Amino acid sequence: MRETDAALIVIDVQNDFCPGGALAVEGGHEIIAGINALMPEFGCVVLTQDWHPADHSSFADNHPGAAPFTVTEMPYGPQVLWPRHCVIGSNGAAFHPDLATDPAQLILRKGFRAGIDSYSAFFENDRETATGLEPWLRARGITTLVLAGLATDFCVAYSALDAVRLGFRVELREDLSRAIDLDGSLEEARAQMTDAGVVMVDPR
Ligand code: VGL
Ligand code: ZN
Repeated sequence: MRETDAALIVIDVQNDFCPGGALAVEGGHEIIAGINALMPEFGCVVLTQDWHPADHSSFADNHPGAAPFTVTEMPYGPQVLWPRHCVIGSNGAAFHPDLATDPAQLILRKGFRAGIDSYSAFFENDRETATGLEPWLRARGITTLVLAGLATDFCVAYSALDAVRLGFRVELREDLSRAIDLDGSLEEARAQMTDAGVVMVDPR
């Protein structure tokens, strides 16, 4: 067992981020068995779920003429336009069927406001709108977070960086995460996380 002040945060292990999904991350499904095996080590397990309305502003097809994987300017700054993914209630938004969900004490949905994307489990992409996860963890006496999931260079990295900034001790299980790697985004995210003090763990 891990110490009682540690929580496992599993980011976005959903069908659309796994092979065959709308925004598939290469090897996304390979991490599931390892994540499931880790859950019993933790007294606190949180799952996050990317959860977008059909008119979500991060979908390229809601911007006439815009191609997926290009960047647009939103009121809160630059935003990558993605293929339509994780639409509320769709099969693509469901957790991968192999992911153990019973051990989770909290399932946190994010990205449900049409005008703001939300990569991080803590703050939406305006960097101001809180999801409520921080006070939830604090109320349970959690000080250490172990992160795993999809995708390393977007939702996992944003969550890890916010968590460090909020004062949590943060470990990233690199072996239990997979990246989209858009234009070098994985290398950049790894450098930012290392600089910020995220402990990169890879027992492979
Ligand atoms: C994610 C892009 C768009 C992620 C979510 O889970 O990393 N990436 N929405
Ligand atoms: Zn998304």
